[in-house]
Parts: sequence; structure tokens; C-alpha cells
Amino acid sequence: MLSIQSKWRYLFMFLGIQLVVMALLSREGYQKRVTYFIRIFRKPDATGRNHTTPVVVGGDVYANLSQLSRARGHEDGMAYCPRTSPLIGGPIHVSFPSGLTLREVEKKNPLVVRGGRYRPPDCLARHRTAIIIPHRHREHHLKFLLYYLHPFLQRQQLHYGIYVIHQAGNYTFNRAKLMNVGFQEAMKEEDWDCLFFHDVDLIPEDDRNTYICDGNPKHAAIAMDKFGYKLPYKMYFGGVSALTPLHYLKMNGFPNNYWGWGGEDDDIGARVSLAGMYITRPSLKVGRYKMIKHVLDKGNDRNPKRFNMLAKTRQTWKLDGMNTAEFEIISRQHLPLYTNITVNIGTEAGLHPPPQPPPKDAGKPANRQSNVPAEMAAKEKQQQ
Ligand code: UD2
Ligand code: MN
Repeated sequence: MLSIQSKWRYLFMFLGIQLVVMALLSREGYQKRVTYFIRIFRKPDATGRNHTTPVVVGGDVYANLSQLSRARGHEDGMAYCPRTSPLIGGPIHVSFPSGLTLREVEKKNPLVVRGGRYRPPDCLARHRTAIIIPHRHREHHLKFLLYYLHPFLQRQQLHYGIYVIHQAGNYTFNRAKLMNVGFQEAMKEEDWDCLFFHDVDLIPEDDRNTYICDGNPKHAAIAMDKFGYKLPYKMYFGGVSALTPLHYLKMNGFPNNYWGWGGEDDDIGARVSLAGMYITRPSLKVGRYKMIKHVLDKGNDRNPKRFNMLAKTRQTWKLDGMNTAEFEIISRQHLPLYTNITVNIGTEAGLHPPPQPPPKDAGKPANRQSNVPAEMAAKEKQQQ
């Protein structure tokens, strides 16, 4: 039998252990530890999977959509779609089968109409989203993006349109200027309430990552396989981002003078805060993307001036942007799966520059300034 004294001893020991556990839990990483403990005690669900375990295999992005083709056509007085779409299924399985053709993508999306437009057939969409894709010589990636994006957006019951902004000619690529073109041309066609600026090679892996705008500019591609499904740094704004027309106007759109790879995404991120807004993001669990593997394109070499330019965004953002974007549309085609806009965006020397010898600094190493945030440099290293 235990004496009263040893009872007290056990009680103190027990309290002491509790104190240590509480101290451990309350330190940094509290949430992680709590989740860890909860996971231990939670029973696996019917699929044998823990709810908190990262999902490795997702569902077919075309599941849930077949019944839509049997729905009735558009009618007056149709009710609004529910706030959360019943078609949303969560994680999506993404792979890149060889031999996929655009014709097959068309067949799988019978309700998409010319120009790559869609409206839910059985309810009135609450949101109108345009997808803007800067593009040149990436038809192979575009095909996969269309294959995944169309059903992804349909599952979200959006009224949407897909625009591919194709840079004409072989001069150095300019992603941000193409997005300025995309914004202006898309808004001419419809009263979109949200624009998603979307790299051609990023495939969303979870349809709870809804393609609608927030009160502030949204960075959607928060967790990419190429960065180990983590945000590379706090101000990162590359890959996929979403702005309302008002956000876009407030930040004077995007810069026009980042020719070649890099820097423009950070300039755009800086504009968000310079215009008095902040970046919102979905959760790491939902904002997941797979990037189709590729090397740096011909005609899109690293921009050696990017760090110097980035250091001056504060002075330049009001002078260079949507108010100074000069371009000429060469063609506009309403294709079955997207609207293709081919555009001449010119060169640093203007829209119709006289023929010139190659620039003096071509081939020189990049001018890395000491004020480059270490985190950006780390991102670039990862991208090599
Ligand atoms: C990163 C960013 C991207 C952008 C870029 C620097 C990610 C996932 N993305 O992409 O948002 O900031 O760095 O400029 O971190 N493109 C063409 N044809 C070309 C060149 C580019 O279509 O010849 C388009 C295409 O939509 C592509 C995008 O521009 O996805 C970005 O270019 P990238 O994929 O070569 O660059 P990446 O993956 O390093
Ligand atoms: Mn890429």
C-alpha cells in the first residue's frame, strides 16, 4: 500500500511532467506538435488515410463533370450557383500522358464555347474570371494546361474565359508586358471581375484553390513542386496571381521594361505594397501546383539589369505600367479552347525599331547588386 508521503511524491511527479509537456507545447511550433499528437490519436478513415496526412494521389479532374452535359440550356431567372460548388473534389491527380491532342481536350469539354469560354449550364455563376497566359513556343505545355484548367474551372462553377497572349517575333520575351496586353484586351471583350495571370507550365493540383479574386491581390501558386511545396520567400508573387480590375488600376498594371527572364514578378509584388495593398494567399495545402519541367527558353535569357531595376521600383512604378504599354495586336482568334491574341510588343527601342547591331552588354555576366535580398538570390539558385 502507498503511504501518504509517496502519494504526494507521485502527485508532484505527475504535475511536473505536465508542466514540462505544457512548456514544450507552448514554445514555437506549438501548432505542429498539437497536430502531431492529434494525428497519433486520430483513427484512419475508410480509405485508410489519415485526414492530416498529405494526400499523395488525387482524383480525376474530369470526375463529376459528365452530368453537366445532360443539364438543360441557359434560362432566364436561373438561380445563382451555390457559394461553394458541389462539384469541387479537392486534390487532383496530375500527370502528363504522351500523345494528348487538343482535339481530345475539346471532346472532353463539350460545354466550352469558342474563345475558350464557359458558363455553368444549370446556375448563374457568381464570378467572372479571365485567365491570362503569357506565351511563346510552349504549345506542348499549353495543351496540358488546357486539359487540366478547363475541368478545374468548371468544377468551381465559374463563368470564365482563357486568353493566350502570344508574343510575335523572336525578340527577347517580356512576360509582364504581355500581361498588360492581356488585361487590356480581355477587358475589352467582357466585364471580367477577376484576372488570373498564369504561367503556361503550372498545373493546379487542388480545386479548392478557387480562381476568384480576394479583397487584395492574391498569389495563388504558393506551393510548387519545384520549391518543395513551400513558399520560397515572403514577397514571392510569381507563377499564378489574381487581381481585380481595380487592383490592376491601383498598381498601374505591370512593368513593361523587364525583357528576358526574372525580376518582373518581384517588381509586381513590390507594386502591390507600393499601391497600399497586400498579398493574400490560399493555404499551403490548397495552393499546390506542379510545374512541367523545362529549361530556360531561347529568347528568354536572364535579364542582367533586373536587380538594378528592382532597386528602383519605388521611383518607376507610376511612370511605367498600364499607362505606358505600347503594343499592336496582330491577330485575335477565337479558337475552340482559348482566345489567341498575337501581339507585337516591340523591343526596348520601341514598337518599330530600326534594325540595330546586338546590344553592347550582350553576353556580359549579370550585375548582381549587394542590395539583392538573399532570399531572392536563393530562389534563383533553386531555379537553375
Ligand atoms: C519563374 C516564375 C515566373 C516568372 C519567371 C521569370 C515560377 C513558377 N514562375 O518561372 O512567374 O516570374 O520565373 O520571368 O516561379 N514563357 C513562354 N515562352 C518563353 C518564355 C516564357 O511562353 O519563351 C512564358 C510561359 O508562360 C512561362 C512563363 O513565361 O511559364 C515564365 O517563364 P519560365 O517558365 O521560363 O520561367 P520560370 O519557370 O523560371
Ligand atoms: Mn516555368
